[in-house]
Parts: sequence; C-alpha cells; structure tokens
Amino acid sequence: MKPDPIYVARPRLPELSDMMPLLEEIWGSRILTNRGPVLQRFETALSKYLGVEHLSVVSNATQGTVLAMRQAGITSGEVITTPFSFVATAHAIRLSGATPVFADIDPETLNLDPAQVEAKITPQTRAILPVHTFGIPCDVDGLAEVAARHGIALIHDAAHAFGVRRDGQSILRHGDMSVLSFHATKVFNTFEGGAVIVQDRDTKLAIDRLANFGFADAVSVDDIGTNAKMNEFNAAVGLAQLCGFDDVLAARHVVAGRYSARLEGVAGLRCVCPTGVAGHNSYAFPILIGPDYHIDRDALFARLEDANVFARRYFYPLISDLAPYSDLPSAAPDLLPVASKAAEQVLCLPLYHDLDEAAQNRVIDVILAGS
Ligand code: T4K
Repeated sequence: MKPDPIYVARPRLPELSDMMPLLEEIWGSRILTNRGPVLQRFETALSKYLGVEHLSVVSNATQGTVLAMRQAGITSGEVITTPFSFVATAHAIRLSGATPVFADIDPETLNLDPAQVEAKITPQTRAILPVHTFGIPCDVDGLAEVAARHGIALIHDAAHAFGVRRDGQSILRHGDMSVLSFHATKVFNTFEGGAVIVQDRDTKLAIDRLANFGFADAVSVDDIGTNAKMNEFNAAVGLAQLCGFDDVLAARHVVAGRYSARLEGVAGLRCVCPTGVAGHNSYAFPILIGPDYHIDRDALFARLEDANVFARRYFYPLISDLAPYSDLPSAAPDLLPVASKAAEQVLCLPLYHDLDEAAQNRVIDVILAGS
C-alpha cells in the first residue's frame, strides 16, 4: 500500500475559534460584500502587518494586476515581463489590452534581468511587470532605474512575496504598484484573494473604484472598472489568518532549513532559495537538477510521484511556450536561454508550515537515493 500523498502545498487554516466571532458578525449584519466592515478592518490590519501604507484588498492577484495596469493607463502597447512565471502574469497583460514581451532572467535569482529588459524597450513599451519569483526579490533598483530612464511604469507581480523584506523594509514598497496573491497555495491565504499595494491614498481610492465597476459615487462611473471585490467571508479568513502568522513563517523556515541541510552539496543539484536570509518568506523550495545529478529532472519527478510525493515543475512550460503566447516574436526559445534551461531543470519540493519531519524525510530520501 502506498503511503499518504504529500502535496507541494497545503493551506494553513485559521483557528475556527478566531473565525466564529467574525462569521457571527457577518451573519448578524448581513453585509456580505462591497467593502464591508470586516474587509476594512482586514485592510488596516494587513497594511500594518506588512509595513505598507496604501493597500487595496481584491478578489485575486490576476484581477489585481489587471486593475494595476488599468490604473497605470495601460490599455495597449507592450509590457515587458518574465516567461518564468505562472501564466496569470502574462494573462493580466493581455486582459488589459497590451502585448507581453518576454525578456530573459538572471541565472542566480531566476528573476527578470534588467539588462535583458533594457534590450527589449521600444517606443511601444508602456511598463515592466517583473515577478519576485519564489519570494526572492527581483532587482528592484536595477528595474526601477530602467523604468525611470524610459518613463514607463513598474508594476511588481508580488504573488509569492507576502512578508518578504529587504534592508528591513517590505519589498512591496518598491515600484509603482505591487500585487499579492492570497490563493489557497500561497504563504498567506484567504482561500482566494489578493491585494494591490500603491504609493499614495489617491491611487488606492482609484484602485478601489476600478475594483467596483468604476463607480465614483452612486450615480457616476469614472472608468471601465470590473468586479474585483473581495467579499466579507474571505476578508474574515484574512483577518483571522493574521493571528499568530509570524509562527507560520517561522515554521516554513524550519522546513526549508531541513531541506537545505540535507540537499546542499548534492552533486548536480542546486537549491535556489538561500535559507537563513533575513526577510525571506520560504514561499517554496525550488531545486535545479543539472547534468551532474544521476537522473534528469523529469525522472526524479516521476520517482517522487511513485513514492506518492507530488512535487511540481514550477515553471515548466515557460509562459512563452504556451499556446496563447508561443507565436510572439519575443517567445522564441533561443532568445530566452536562461529561462529555457531553468524550466527544464526546476522542481519545487513540498513546503508548508506543518510538513512534519517524517514526511519530509520521505521526499529527501527519494532525492538522495542513488546520489
Ligand atoms: N502571479 C504569479 C507569479 C502566480 O504564481 C500566481 C498564481 C498568480 C500571479 C495569480 O494569482 P491568483 O490570481 O491565483 O491570486 C497554483 C495556484 O492556483 C496559483 O494561484 C499559483 N499562482 C500557482 C503557482 O499555483 P496549480 O494549478 O499548480 O495549483 P493546484 O490546484 O494544482 O495546487 C497545488 C497543490 O496544492 C495541490 O496538489 C494540493 C494543494 N492544494 C491546492 C488547493 C487549491 C490544497 O491542499 N488545497 C487547495 O485548496 O496553480
């Protein structure tokens, strides 16, 4: 008989005892959505927890990125982004009316390389949309410099970057806007959800309006908005999740540290996320399987599956190899050699706050067998 399955992610749920008073409040008020009182308290508490001033909670990161694009005035032209991400990154560009242009990534961080971005700038370029992939900060200063020099917007896909800090400050403070995801598989979840972090109150209010169909008041609509509102139930989950959340991050660091301790130094295997770095969030534990490892990435993936361990090949295939994007001139694999290699070699190991040591050892034993 096979052992219990181990998945790449498992959501952390808030204590039911923290949820119940919030549910009673919602049931009592019958205010279910449209920026209700629970959502407003969640926004305030979340801003404080993350160390940012202006934040709008939304229905998910995909919609949040579309709102950010719209707020930046992007309805056409080109947006430079990474092919090494979840497909939602490029979809948000397309959904806002622009065309993604893929630039190659840095081999160390697997994040967008500012020099490669610079080489892709044209008169049509409207924005850069980098990703803090796996919670590793992208080169925020290098990209800001390119954006400023060309007078274009810089919007960070921060879906993986909940709680990430650099030099003691939230990474979300960089760029014009940043977008978090609170999907079930993320470090912090509200089942589904997200947030747009901006630099001033007027922009926050503009994002709120766009998330509510563009209504400025009861009788006027300013812009072509959408429905990207988070409802009161999801906001209650978020508020309850914040209780004891530092412990969740600490537990993730312990799991990541156990992988590092046993896998660093294995021939042909590279651990991508440095552990013990202040301000990291242990979002994932990606490894790169190079030619010096005794089998290739897909063979290891299959061996793990045989052992009922469901690692994931994030991000394979590259977005640029997916049907809606593969015909774009910037999608040619020979223009994206670093990203193409990473997509062939990457494997994200199971990592969640309550992955116990015995289960984790099952994962590690498969990886070390034959090494
Ligand atoms: N930008 C980036 C860089 C992103 O990575 C994402 C999302 C977005 C933007 C868009 O964010 P949102 O619009 O979603 O807020 C998952 C997630 O669906 C997706 O949100 C995420 N990135 C992506 C990296 O991963 P799948 O299809 O690989 O997930 P799934 O459903 O196979 O789940 C993986 C494992 O997690 C399962 O095997 C079991 C476990 N799981 C999953 C769910 C949904 C649970 O235990 N409980 C659950 O409820 O895409």
